Amino acid sequence: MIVALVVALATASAPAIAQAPAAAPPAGVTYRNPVLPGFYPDPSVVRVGEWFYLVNSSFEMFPGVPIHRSRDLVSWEPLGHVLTRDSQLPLATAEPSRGIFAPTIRYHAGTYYMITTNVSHRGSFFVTAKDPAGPWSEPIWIAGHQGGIDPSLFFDDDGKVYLTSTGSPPGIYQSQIDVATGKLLTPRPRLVWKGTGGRYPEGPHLYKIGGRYYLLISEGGTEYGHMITVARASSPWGPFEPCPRNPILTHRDTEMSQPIQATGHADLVDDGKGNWWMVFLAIRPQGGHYWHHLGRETFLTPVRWDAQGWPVVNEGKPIRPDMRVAALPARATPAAVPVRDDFGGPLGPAWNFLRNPVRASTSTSERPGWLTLHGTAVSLEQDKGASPTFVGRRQQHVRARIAARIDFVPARDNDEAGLVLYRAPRHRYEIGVRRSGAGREVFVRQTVGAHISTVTASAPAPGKDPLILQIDAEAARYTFSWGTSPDRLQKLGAAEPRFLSSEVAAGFIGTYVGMYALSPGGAAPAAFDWFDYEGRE
Ligand code: 6LW
Repeated sequence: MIVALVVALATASAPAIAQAPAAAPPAGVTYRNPVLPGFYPDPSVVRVGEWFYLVNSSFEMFPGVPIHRSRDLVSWEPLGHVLTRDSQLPLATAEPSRGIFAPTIRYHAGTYYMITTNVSHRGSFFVTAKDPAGPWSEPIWIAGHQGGIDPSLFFDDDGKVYLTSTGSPPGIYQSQIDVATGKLLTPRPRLVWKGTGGRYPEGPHLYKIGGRYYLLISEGGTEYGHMITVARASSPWGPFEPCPRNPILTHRDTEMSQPIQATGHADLVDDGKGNWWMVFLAIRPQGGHYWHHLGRETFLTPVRWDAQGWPVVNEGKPIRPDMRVAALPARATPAAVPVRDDFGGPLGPAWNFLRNPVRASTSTSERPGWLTLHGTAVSLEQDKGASPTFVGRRQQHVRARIAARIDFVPARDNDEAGLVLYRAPRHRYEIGVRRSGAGREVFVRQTVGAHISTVTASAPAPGKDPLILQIDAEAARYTFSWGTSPDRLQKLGAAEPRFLSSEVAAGFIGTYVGMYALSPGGAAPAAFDWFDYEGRE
């Protein structure tokens, strides 16, 4: 009542105060970075028609080189993997964070090309396909002296094809290549650019834009000193003149309050509408400290060309989680991703194995509607050789609920099965089921580094009924709980994501969450009725 009166008085006497017109909503559209969250490093992109195709490195994970497609560069649909056969992807000798390093995807005259390096087996090779969803060819190994990593292909308009990669001594090397055979047509790879002086000049890509050859690379290493630099020349062989504004993108030396760090390893693409974009990797440190556990993720930024013909990244401003741009290449509605996988058919593209899987150890048909895992003596501890019975997916959200219903009655001591947060053989957390005396128990085990692998909590789980195992992920805490039904779970323990971070566990992958089984005697199969992954951010 009082308010109304004051207003009446005010309005009665005071001249009408012109209401400032409501501020027009800022022009353009917003999107969220990372555009591909979770362990998706070293992104490479190509546009074919209205579709963009993106690939990422995959190291010791199988299948290898995940491939996604998008029409707007923001909502990415998984198409599967490029390397899906053991013959394409021998990983038995791949130790943690070895195997498949940075890939490049390109398209030329009706054929898709994916080139990468298996650092654990013979080095660089490429595969081809007519359909990006596959099947992709058997490897064509690079024949010649161009070792190094991060190979990239450039198809020039005179029909020549160039292979660009790192090399030794540090620098960017180039050869002409015959993509029919993989044979190098340049006697010795030529050093074309050393970069601007940062360590590890890598991740090179050659482009011809506006009649000039641009060489985009990363320097500084894939951590907090990461940066993107560019140079150009009138010939693919150089000499390459560096951009006066290098690095064109870096978040090095930024405050910890900058939520995005380690920006680097990029690839450029035009959207066919005159706009240019860049995908690149970066990280999201947690807890206000320099640690990140989701791995290096895929980010997107707009690029424009200044009057001198040099790229300007995001108008020279830092990359933000919430980006505003004039427009995206298309209007696309992201496909809804179901929280529950109830294993009603073959495992989908989200699921990975460690190294080349033992096909007989994993089945979604043995018990229809269930995922059956046959544990072997190979544990998650093993860092090369045979593959443990493990099926995992990337943790893509800092906050998430992960749960599964498991039907497992351990037959012998040392038989166990359950859920695992996996970062490396000696950096993982399990909530599992195992024998305890004549019965069984649920337990939490934490393995952190060379000397710590401890069961930090356990509880009797009488009977033989299926159990629910759950992990609630928060920025600084994983909480483990279990029960006989989802609405009656009891907490069992907690652990810190920090110890699964790249800064602690080292390596190039990110945290996986998945199902595992271990059975030295190969006795008791573990069956999973369903698996829930619910991102909460
Ligand atoms: C990749 C190299 C790099 O091949 O790390 O961040 C290597 N950059 O370019 C593995 O991701």
